[in-house]
Amino acid sequence: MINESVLSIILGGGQGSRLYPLTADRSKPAVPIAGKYRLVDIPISNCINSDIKRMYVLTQFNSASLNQHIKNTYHFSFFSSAFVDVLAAEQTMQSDKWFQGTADAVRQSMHHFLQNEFDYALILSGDQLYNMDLEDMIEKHKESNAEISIATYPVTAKDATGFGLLKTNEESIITSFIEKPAAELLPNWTSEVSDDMKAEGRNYLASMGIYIFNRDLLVKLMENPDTIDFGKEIIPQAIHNHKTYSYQYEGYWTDIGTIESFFEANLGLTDDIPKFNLYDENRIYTRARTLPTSKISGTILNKAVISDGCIIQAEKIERSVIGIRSRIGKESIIKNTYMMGNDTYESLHDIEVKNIENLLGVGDRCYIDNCIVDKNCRIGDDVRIEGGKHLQDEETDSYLIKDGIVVIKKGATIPKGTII
Ligand code: ADQ
Ligand code: ADP
Repeated sequence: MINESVLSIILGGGQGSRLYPLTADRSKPAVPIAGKYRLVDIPISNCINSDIKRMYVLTQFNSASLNQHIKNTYHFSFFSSAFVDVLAAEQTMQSDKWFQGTADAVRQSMHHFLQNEFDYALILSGDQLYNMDLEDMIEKHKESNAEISIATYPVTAKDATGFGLLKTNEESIITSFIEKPAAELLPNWTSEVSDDMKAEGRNYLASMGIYIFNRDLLVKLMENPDTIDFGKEIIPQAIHNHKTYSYQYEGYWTDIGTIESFFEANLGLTDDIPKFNLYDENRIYTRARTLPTSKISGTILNKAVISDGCIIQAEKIERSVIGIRSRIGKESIIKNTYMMGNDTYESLHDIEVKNIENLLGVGDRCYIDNCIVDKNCRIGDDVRIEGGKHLQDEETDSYLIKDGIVVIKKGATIPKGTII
């Protein structure tokens, strides 16, 4: 089934990337997550699970891997109107600039959207981990007769300053909105929330950055070229003239837009009962790669998530997510680590041909803790990487340390015996 009244617009990421260096040479939607997926698979799957199957992904720049991934993953029937299209910031007669912000990204792509018939535009953020019934949000939007809906989420005072906060009346219509208020303004912004939420101290209603706009209103709001962002300009201005409904959500939802939150979200998948459940009827889709099964020998596995096609001889893997085609050598210990895996296999023959010290992956007798290892890295024998809050932020050609997390850059070589 396809909901023909809704067009989905996925905001795939701005210029100043908080996920650097994972976004150093790929666009944000293409960042690998959970061992075998890409970030963009999350919003796309939420849409598909909600029968919304016409989607645009807006991104600052096009990477070969993003286009390839979308092309190879989301095949719809020839007879279906479903599609997933990537729109990268482009130079046009009207504009020679990159997307200046979220609303600007939508404005610059409006001519593409308007080639489709739709009544409602659903605008989603590309860097959130959640599983939400978007169809229900559309239904509530229609029932409320609103022109705009915003998905909202109760948060604590500690988190509140990082979000747009709002207040509603008894009919859940939004009466005021402030984007990322200073801490001293917070006392004015508490909301009535359910007893469960109160018990958790979640007394502030935050915008999830998920919006529904009636088509005609979106067209009108996009006419003013001075409005750059939804959170900073469009929403605070629009709520006073246009009925805006708050669709309150209390399930699991988290931002994965920073290195720290991205790291925690990935490691969270190793919990006995993860907050974000991949073992669910609401499937998260990704490219079907037909990789061989993983081969593991002599390894103690504890809270380990192992993707397809790995060759593992490690001593121990604990609270870690190991990505596709990963290779880990003998007596190595991997803890609290997200390894993204490799794009290709190498054989021992490659060591001679390519004149390299070791194959893609982790060598023998390594110790790796609190680390993100991007794709296609070579970590030599006897390397010791001990991330943690004791480390200062630092960047070299091959790694970056942020908030105690060591990020090994894509394609980096860490020579044997290195200690970080
Ligand atoms: P932020 O997440 O801080 O706040 P923003 O940086 O504008 O807002 O990003 C929203 C989404 O759009 C992200 O997925 C981002 O990657 C993407 N994006 C940003 N700039 C873009 C650009 N130029 N082109 C394409 N995509 C771009 C917003 C709201 C808050 C709300 C939080 C919830 O402004 O009110 O509380 O989301 O997370
Ligand atoms: P990442 O997954 O880190 O974003 P890449 O952009 O290098 O990385 O792409 C991932 C995979 O797709 C690699 O196997 C790469 O060789 C392959 N690939 C990338 N671009 C192309 C292309 N234009 N044609 C064929 N294969 C490609």
